[in-house]
Amino acid sequence: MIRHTWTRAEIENLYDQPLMDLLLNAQQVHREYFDANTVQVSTLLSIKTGRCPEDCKYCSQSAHYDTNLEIEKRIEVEKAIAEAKQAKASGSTRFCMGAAWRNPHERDMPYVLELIQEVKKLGLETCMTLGMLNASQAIRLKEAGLDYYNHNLDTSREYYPNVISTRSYDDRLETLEQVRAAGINVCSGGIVGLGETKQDRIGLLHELATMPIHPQSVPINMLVPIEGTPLANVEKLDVIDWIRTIAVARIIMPKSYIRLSAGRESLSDSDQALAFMAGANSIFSGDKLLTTPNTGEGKDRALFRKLGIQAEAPKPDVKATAINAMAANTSVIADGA
Ligand code: SAM
Ligand code: DTB
Ligand code: SF4
Repeated sequence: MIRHTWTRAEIENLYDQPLMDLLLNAQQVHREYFDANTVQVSTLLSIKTGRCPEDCKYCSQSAHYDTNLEIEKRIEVEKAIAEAKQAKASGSTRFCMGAAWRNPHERDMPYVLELIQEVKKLGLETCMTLGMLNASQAIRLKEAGLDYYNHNLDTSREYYPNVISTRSYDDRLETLEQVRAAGINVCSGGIVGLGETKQDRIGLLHELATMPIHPQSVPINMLVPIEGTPLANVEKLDVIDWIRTIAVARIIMPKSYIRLSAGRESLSDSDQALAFMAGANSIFSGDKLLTTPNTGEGKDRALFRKLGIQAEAPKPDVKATAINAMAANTSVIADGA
């Protein structure tokens, strides 16, 4: 049953269960809605890197900190398309494009709309994360064919002011509202390991699970410490707390894809196997996230083989888009999708 009425106390009770009970509970819920041996694979690309005006204390891309990052202006559409083709060839079904903006300016809109249209033609699902959106921008993204918009709450409402001061929690909820209203699937989650308490992780989960519609996709990032940021030296979170967060997310948002996002590189195969057991069913593949290293395709392929996991096949409507584009004699290379 899908509930939107979870209380913090209920979520805390789930979180505090003995681990084996929690894992069993999560795995049972997972199997009601998903094939437990299938994991969705997405690829990330940074389309504009660095000099972000926001002050997120974890981020390599914030202009407020000296993180020694290589700055990159908007990348060419052709370059993004080449990356998307590569992602598709390596088995990804969704291509997520991220820009270090507070929000897209009007002058950026033709560029992002073209990216969506071109990536869609390849038969990939599209996802973007561009900062705050207004209603008109959300509608135009939807019309161009955007499938998902990523905008995270990051942490609990209480802990949030310790992490970001340049945009409010309500600003974030407002953007999510515009995305939902435009009919785009919502991708929203957070980061663990920011120095938050268990109550903050519960607060984040509560906020997500009491939305009018659960986010279709819930990324759980584990902090990747970035030298030069205020959170560079925060104490590492115990991996079991990461697992508990994933398992509770699975139980309270049963139909959502729970994505292992940043931080996988530092985790062992057995940690990740536990995360899949806890109901995670999506990953970012490739050598790079936006600016930090990721596990890499070869290692992921070996892990999937070892665990008997298969990558989720493209959704039928995405296949149809690619086939229609081919029939219309565009330059799409759909390699049998
Ligand atoms: N600028 C856009 C925004 O914030 O909406 C999109 C890109 S931003 C990098 C997307 C998300 O990545 C953040 O909300 C945060 O949850 C996650 N993230 C960024 N840097 C991270 C880090 N060092 N470790 C873990 N997660 C991180
Ligand atoms: C999300 O929640 N995680 C991804 C995606 N959404 C855009 C980004 C992770 C970024 C990790 C740090 C970096 O590579 O810069
Ligand atoms: Fe900018 Fe996004 Fe990084 Fe925050 S997380 S500083 S908004 S790129």
